[in-house]
Amino acid sequence: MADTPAMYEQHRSKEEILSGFTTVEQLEADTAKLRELACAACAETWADRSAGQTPHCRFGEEGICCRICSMGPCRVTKKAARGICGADEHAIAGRHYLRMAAAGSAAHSDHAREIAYVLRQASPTGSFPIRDEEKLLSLAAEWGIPAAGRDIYDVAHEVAEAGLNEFGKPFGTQRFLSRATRERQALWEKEGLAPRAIDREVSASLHMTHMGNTAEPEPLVRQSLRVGLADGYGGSMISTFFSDILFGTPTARASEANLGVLEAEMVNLIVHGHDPVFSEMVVLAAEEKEMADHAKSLGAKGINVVGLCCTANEVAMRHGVRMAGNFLQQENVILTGAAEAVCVDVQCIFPALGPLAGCFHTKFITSSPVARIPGSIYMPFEPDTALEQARAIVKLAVENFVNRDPAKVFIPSHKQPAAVGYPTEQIIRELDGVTNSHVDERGSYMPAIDSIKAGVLRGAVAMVGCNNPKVRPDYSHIEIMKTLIRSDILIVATGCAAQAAAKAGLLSKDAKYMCGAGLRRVCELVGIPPVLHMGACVDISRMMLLVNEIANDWGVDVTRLPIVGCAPEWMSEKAVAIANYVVATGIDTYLGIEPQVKGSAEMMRLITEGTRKITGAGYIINTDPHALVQAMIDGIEQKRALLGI
Ligand code: BF8
Ligand code: SF4
Repeated sequence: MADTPAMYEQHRSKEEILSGFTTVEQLEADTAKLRELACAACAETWADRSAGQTPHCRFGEEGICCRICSMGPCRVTKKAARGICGADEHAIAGRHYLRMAAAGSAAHSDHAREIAYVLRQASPTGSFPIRDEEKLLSLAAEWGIPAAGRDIYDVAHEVAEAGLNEFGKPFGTQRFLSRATRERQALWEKEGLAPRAIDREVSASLHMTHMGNTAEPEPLVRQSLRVGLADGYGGSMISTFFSDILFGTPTARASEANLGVLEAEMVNLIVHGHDPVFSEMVVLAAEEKEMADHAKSLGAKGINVVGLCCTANEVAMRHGVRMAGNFLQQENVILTGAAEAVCVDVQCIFPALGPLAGCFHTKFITSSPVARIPGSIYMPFEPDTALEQARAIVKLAVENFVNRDPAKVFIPSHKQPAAVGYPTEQIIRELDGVTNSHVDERGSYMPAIDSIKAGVLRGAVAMVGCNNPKVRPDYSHIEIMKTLIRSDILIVATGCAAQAAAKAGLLSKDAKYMCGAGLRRVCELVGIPPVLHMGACVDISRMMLLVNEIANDWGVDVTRLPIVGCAPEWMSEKAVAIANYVVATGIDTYLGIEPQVKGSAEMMRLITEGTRKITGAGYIINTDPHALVQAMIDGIEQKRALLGI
């Protein structure tokens, strides 16, 4: 891969390198300065609104407020132990929890469905050609779709239709379950967790939680696992595979992260959201020479496209596009006064961006009927005319450059180099590069497994999830990751967790200087950073492929591996869906934010201990990041001991 010079400044001492990493305190100081700008512009930010919302309503926080029917809202109190229909705290909290998981699966899966429709329309001359034929053909073979002698686009359309059928097929379970270990597949079958059609699992969840249906918490928790699996091995996996086929499987490349990637003398165009179908086109349009010339004719030095949230991950790992930040940084980007346009598609977009953009010259452009937001310019995105529309968006941003008010501009300087783009294929490639241990078509994880067995690496953690004002933004992510790598634990990261790592410099190869001796040796030998960027939140499906493949190569079931998941700052319903499929896969999941079920002792028992009896894994919850990471290290060591390593 091509590294930026900053990644390999060998002449710097270790101390100099270590002092160059951005700290949480520096991130917070930048935010504080930007909030002053907000005050001057009479704008508010999440911090103001969060203060207005705290303390939160206890009934909502504990999950014991029900408004599922219009006899309510009902809440469980000392004097009223049941809602009007007789639902107790366990039913109310359990139903709410399942609804969160179902909404999360619906969101990821609808995102996948959009991509599947685009693949169904792919053509060599249109906006969306096929970029990874090899992946398409191997998926066609896996799904029994003939390819020999056929036009590649006919094959692509049939694969897309097969994918679309996964959403509504009347019989059978998800095709990608076959990617799990045999033990997992058998267990899901035995426990009735194998997900049927994706839409069916979402519908069944809404049905079960309708007034007058399931009031027993265990079946609600079981269905949460099942609808989660419909996301992990359905929607999210389809999204990942089809995105790779359309836009190319990511490869390791260099990028940079944090607000310092905004350029004072360029047109700054920010892509934000999740669906790569949209952001890919904007990136391509912005690369056209006519666009750059137009920007120059208006006094700018060029066009600077940067990403926010999961879109940032998508375009970084396929194009090296730089990453402005994660969830709670989205307002900061506008507050710099240097954002000509923020274009969004779906999910995790603050409605606050509308009024906030109105305080600056920023054009706020929405593009999906799924996310209509007041104060935005709505330009519905159509695959047929995608590139022309993307050009119109870029033009709008370019022509807005002249409206920038220099008096309002403050771009914090902090940014860090980041190596991004480590899907399973890249990880295998890096490992093969060291040992040449290519045992079959896929390659082998044996070098990594051997390092774990030998204790050079103690284990691995999948760091995922969001930011949440309930904890210091990014602090938990960064503290936990630093402690893990110091303890010789390799990290794979996605979503806003990956962005937190990027902002702190933990995705750079120099981060090896923060590692324990074992992990540092592995990083140097393999040439990787200690935190591997695996993509957006839908790419947690890549993590599932990784653990299942490692389990197969190791010859043990997933639940025995010294590998755990962690979402220290999670906030969204998608995170609940993810946590459920991770636990269903047999991976202990460490949460730094409490799920809103605390008002039901039975639900708390079920999600922490009850699922263990079903899947072999559960949640470990602790809002103190230091205690959480220690619990994780202890959990990994315990798994090692059970393996006798
Ligand atoms: O899907 S990590 S805040 S951006 S929900 Fe959202 Fe959470 Fe970020 Fe991506 Ni994932
Ligand atoms: Fe109240 Fe029962 Fe209706 Fe919920 S479903 S709002 S607990 S009556």
